[in-house]
Order: sequence, then structure tokens, then C-alpha cells
Amino acid sequence: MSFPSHPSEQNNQADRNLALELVRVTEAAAIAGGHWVGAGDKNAADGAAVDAMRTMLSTVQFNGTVVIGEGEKDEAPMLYNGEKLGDGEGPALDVAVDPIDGTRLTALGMNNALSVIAMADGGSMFDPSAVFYMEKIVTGPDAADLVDLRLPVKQNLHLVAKAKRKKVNQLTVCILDRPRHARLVEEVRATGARTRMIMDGDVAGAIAACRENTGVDVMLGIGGTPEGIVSACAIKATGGVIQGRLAPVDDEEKQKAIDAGLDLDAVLTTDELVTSDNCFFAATGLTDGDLLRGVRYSGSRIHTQSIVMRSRSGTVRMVEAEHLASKWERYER
Ligand code: VTB
Ligand code: MG
Ligand code: MG
Repeated sequence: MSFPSHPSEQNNQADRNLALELVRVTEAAAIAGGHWVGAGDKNAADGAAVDAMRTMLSTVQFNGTVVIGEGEKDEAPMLYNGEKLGDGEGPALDVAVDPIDGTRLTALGMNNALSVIAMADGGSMFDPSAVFYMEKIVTGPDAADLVDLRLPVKQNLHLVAKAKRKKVNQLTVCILDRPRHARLVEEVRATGARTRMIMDGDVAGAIAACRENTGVDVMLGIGGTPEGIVSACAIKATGGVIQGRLAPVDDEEKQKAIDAGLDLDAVLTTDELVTSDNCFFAATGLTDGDLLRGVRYSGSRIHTQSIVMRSRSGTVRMVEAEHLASKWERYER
């Protein structure tokens, strides 16, 4: 990886860490959506998060086009694909948003819901529109160069354990709790590793698998393709890996993929899911999770916790923020 020269030696525009501005965007979405935590209405939560995200995005100087506006799959209100964002200044950027990954978690008041946005050079994000689902393996830097989605689960877990100097039974594997994963869960448990079943939110799961001290070592299973690309943007800054293989649900989707020129057997690497090494990523917790604490509303203040990453520099920052509640009243329920 080539490391940038000191910012003072560069064109400052190119070296700007846009992610530090994007964190305001995910904070806004989390604060707005967060009012709906535990209120039993996932669309209202998503709607509030989308609205706040859009409003705050209009304050950021950049030239973006939404290539992943996750709403389609969940029939949620969205920042739609092809929508232009920012004031149009500077080089073109692809934008991937998920104002809430985990709307159901939010509605139920369960762990691991977050608001997320990622940006990368224009044209560098994989187009997820042909196939909704993707089989994934994600792990952190220790075993990033060792795992391979084509290997049996057992072998991958042994490779991770060895690289992390752990016993296999000390590994925790994050898996979306879905009937389609029944066999995978059995395979994982047969190795002695633990499973951490999550109801939704495999973006949080993927990032947790790449970070130290989150209690998650690996993420496996089939989740959303858009979430895979969003995760890849973050994973690049951690030195971890995501590998994905498209998982069409039926013949119709299979044909759509083939027509789009996609190879359904291919294992897509982190660098194929997002080819640019210039990725910006920000996420803010809505509810508590392995990665982030959720929004806290306490009297006159609102507290948020976010993670901000940039792949070119490999920086990962945790941002704790306090917001004046009176400024956010319009999003109250
Ligand atoms: C995952 C998860 C999301 O979709 O990608 C999942 O991260 C996969 O789809 O939070 P299914 O729910 O259909 O299995 C979500 O649950 C919702 O976007
Ligand atoms: Mg999602
Ligand atoms: Mg969503």
C-alpha cells in the first residue's frame, strides 16, 4: 500500500478526509432515527433517518452520485440510486448509504442498528443491483490473507484461530439468524467455535469481525449485497478482508446476473467490491452493539458514538459527540 505524502506536500483537496464530515451525516440520521428506537415502526424510523441524512448531506461539499441506496430491498424510503448529492464540487464520488442498517432492530429496540455512509472514487463500487444477496466471509487483518470462501468452513476457522493464536473454541462467528443458515451454524458449532446470532445488521457484524476487542472474530453467511459493498469500504481501512459470492435466490435472478455479465462462481475480494483505495466511511450507532454504543437522549443533550474510517491512510477514529437536544426537536416523536 502506498502511503500518502504529508498533506502539506499535496493538493489539499485530494487529501481531505471527507469521512470526518460524513460523520455529521450519520450522527444526524442516528439522532433522528433513534427517536424511534423501540417504537415498533421501522418505516417511520427509516424515514426520519433518511430525511436527516439528506438534509445534512446537503451541507457537505462534494460531487456524489448514489450508487447504493439500500431502500429497495426492504421497500424503505431511500436516497435513490442515481440521485446526485453534495454541491457538485470536486472529483466524482460513488456514494453508498444505509440510513439505518437494522430498521427492525431499531423498531424492536434490539442491539446493533447503525446509520452508515461510504464514499469512494466514482465508478469504483461494485454494482449490486442484479443480485440482492451475497455469501460472505469477513475477518480482521491477522487472517485476511489466509481465508478463502471456497474452503470448507472448518478450514477457514482453523486458519483464523491459528493466525489469532487462539483455539478454535475461543472463536466467535457472527451469523445472521436465518433458516438458510441452519447448516452453516451446524458446521461452525461442530468445529467448537461459538456462534453469535444476529437478527439483522451484518454491516455492524462485518466491521466488528475486523476489529480487535469486539468479541467477534469472523462473520459468515448470506446477507445483502449492498451491505457487502458498504462493509468493504470500511474493511479497507482496517486491513481486514471481505470475500463475497453472489447468491441469487431463483432462476430469474440468476439470469439477470448472467445478462449483466456477472460470474456467479467468482469470489469477489475486498478490492473488487470497491476498487478505489480512496474510501471514506462513517457510521453512528442507533442502538447499542458490538461496535458502537447507541444514541442516548438525556435531558438537554444527546450523545452519539461513531466510527470514522479512511482507507488511504488506514485511520480508524472513534468519535464521541454531544449534541444540544433543542436543535434536534423537529425529529422528536
Ligand atoms: C442483512 C442485514 C440487514 O438484510 O444484509 C440482511 O445486514 C439480509 O437480508 O440489516 P434478509 O433480511 O432478507 O435476510 C437486513 O436484515 C436488512 O437490510
Ligand atoms: Mg440494510
Ligand atoms: Mg436500511
